[in-house]
Amino acid sequence: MSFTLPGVYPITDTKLSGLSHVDQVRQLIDGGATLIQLREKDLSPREFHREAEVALKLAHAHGVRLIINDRVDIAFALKADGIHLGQTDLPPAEARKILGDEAIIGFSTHNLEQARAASTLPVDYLAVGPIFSTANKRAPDPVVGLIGLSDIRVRIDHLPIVAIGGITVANASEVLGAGADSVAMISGLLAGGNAASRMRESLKAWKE
Ligand code: TZP
Ligand code: MG
Repeated sequence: MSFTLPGVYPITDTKLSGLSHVDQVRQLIDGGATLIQLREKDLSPREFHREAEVALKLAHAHGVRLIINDRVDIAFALKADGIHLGQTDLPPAEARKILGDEAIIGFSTHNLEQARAASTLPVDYLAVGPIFSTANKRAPDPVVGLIGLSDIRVRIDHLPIVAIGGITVANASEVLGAGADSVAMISGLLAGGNAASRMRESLKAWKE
């Protein structure tokens, strides 16, 4: 494993937080985030590009890395730190051709079969989920659960794994205990305000 995931991996959601991507990034950096994913399912590519450009400047001014969800074109145009791809996005090998060797490429998997298939791809980390039920994904795959997660962990030992889906400050420790290197959170950090302090609390839970 040459890439190291931070213990807590926040993902932006403008609908849920009521904040622009840059404002979310500001709060998350305030709370100690070092790697942030910008996830946008509603804005036009033009608007997302504009927001991501400002967010990336802010992130880089603080030494924080920024990953773009879905849009390889926007990641390339902005020289973002990487891309996060799902099972129906551009294949990781194609994204690697476009973004080059230095880009961080993350790939979502939802069961052992997908994780096994992903383990030979040119990716830097795997996301596994949903671990618990989640309201923040359209048509989510069946819940993987903690047992499913640890099953994947023991079989995939050469790639960092970030767990995602229904993770909160309260259950993060058991998810890490099941073998995840990192926990990705949307609502656990962004619903109800105070993202900076929740980010801080989550990092504390990870270190304990
Ligand atoms: N992929 C699997 S679950 C999920 C994504 C993007 C949504 C996670 O959101 P939350 O609020 O942390 O459950
Ligand atoms: Mg996607």
